Amino acid sequence: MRVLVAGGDGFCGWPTALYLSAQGYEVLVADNFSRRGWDEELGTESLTRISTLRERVDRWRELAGRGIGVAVGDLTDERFVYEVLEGFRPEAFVHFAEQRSAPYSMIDRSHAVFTQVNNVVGTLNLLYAIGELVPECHLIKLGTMGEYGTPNIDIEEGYITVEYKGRTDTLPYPKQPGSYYHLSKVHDSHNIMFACRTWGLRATDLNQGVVYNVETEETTSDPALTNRYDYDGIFGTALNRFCAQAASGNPITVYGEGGQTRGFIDIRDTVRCIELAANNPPGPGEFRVFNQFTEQWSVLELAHLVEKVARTLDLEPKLAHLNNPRVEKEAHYYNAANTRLLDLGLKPHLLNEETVERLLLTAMENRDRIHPETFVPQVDWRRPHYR
Ligand code: NAD
Ligand code: USQ
Repeated sequence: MRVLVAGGDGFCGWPTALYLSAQGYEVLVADNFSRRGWDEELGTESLTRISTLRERVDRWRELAGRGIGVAVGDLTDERFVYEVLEGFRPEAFVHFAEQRSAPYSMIDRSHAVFTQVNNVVGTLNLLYAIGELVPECHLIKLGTMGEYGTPNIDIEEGYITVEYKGRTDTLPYPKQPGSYYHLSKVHDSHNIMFACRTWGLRATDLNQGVVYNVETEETTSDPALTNRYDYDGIFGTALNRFCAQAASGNPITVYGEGGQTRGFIDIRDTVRCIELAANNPPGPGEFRVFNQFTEQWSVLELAHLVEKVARTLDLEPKLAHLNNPRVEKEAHYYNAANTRLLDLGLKPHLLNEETVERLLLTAMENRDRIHPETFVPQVDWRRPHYR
């Protein structure tokens, strides 16, 4: 199967491109390296040393004896999108190529506008190009569990059956996203659903939870294939960031009470979920939604787990409850369905002390690369800045 991985230089995209290539898929990566640029803008960098995409694919070809194609360009550039699809004619298009940080989207007006234009326009360009050139192509789009927010009822996989005034219908599940980034994913979902209904396209929206861990079998097979490890206050996500904090003697930053509960998934399961979606495409016109996470954790539970494992490595972890820079519930009901990928055969890697230990050890090995000032949360949800 020909699979195009957009955003294939990023944290989820690179391990996915490698994994699919290792399984025998013909893979083309498209990326504009904007993520590397945002690191420069923010004065941070991956905790692990990462090679350029060219070095990565060259080394993979030497090791695996098979190539991964590269197309450098921006999905918001309509000519680039059209030409890449015309040339490669993918059977599946895996779309990771968005600005994915909630805090980045909340910095100020220009970052919110950039995030929504980048994400929504990129996806729209793609829908038109698929519709005209490769209408059978299966769009596998990364959404987020954060599209749903934290409602006081169970979260379903995309749709909810509602009875109202004696009538019944199955409707898109209500969305209550918590940042302009998360909102961009909601807008994408609506646009994709419309294209499926109107043009008969086929798409899977993968509402992924927070991804933790950095290593997969392929990324650890050679230093040139190493995956990125984000830990800073803008791009670092809960568990990985807590490990970097504990490993470097900085406080583990729990925002507010820490009762915020989210779905989590190991990066090794992310890559497998993409393969399962690709191997089981929806029918024409179908807009399918899978909740892509394997277990629920509260932020405080994660912090305690990291503290416990850190002590076994003779670290002295400290936990700090910071004033929450975000507007979100800190204690709430959370029960989200996640059976559809399990039904397709996903065998989850559940979070355990061994994974936390690996993350801590990786962070300890790279301690000298940490910019401690970037641990401090800088973005305040409550204050709009025009700038
Ligand atoms: P990432 O920032 O590491 O990777 C995204 C990649 O897309 C980067 O390499 C970037 O250069 C590229 N990109 C961004 N905009 C582009 C554009 N307009 N044209 C071409 N390339 C572009 O992010 P990630 O953590 O790998 O996330 C990938 C996807 O998964 C995102 O859509 C994100 O919303 C989603 N997701 C991530 C997580 C997580 O915890 N990391 C959780 C849920 C969903
Ligand atoms: N949090 C802390 N301390 C920190 C960092 C975060 O308590 O130092 C809290 C946040 O307030 C939030 C929770 O941890 O309640 C998760 O925050 P996060 O930064 O780990 O993740 P989030 O902003 O939700 O975004 C990440 C990815 C995004 C993806 C999303 C999945 O960056 O691309 O869409 O996870 S989900 O959370 O399911 O929406």
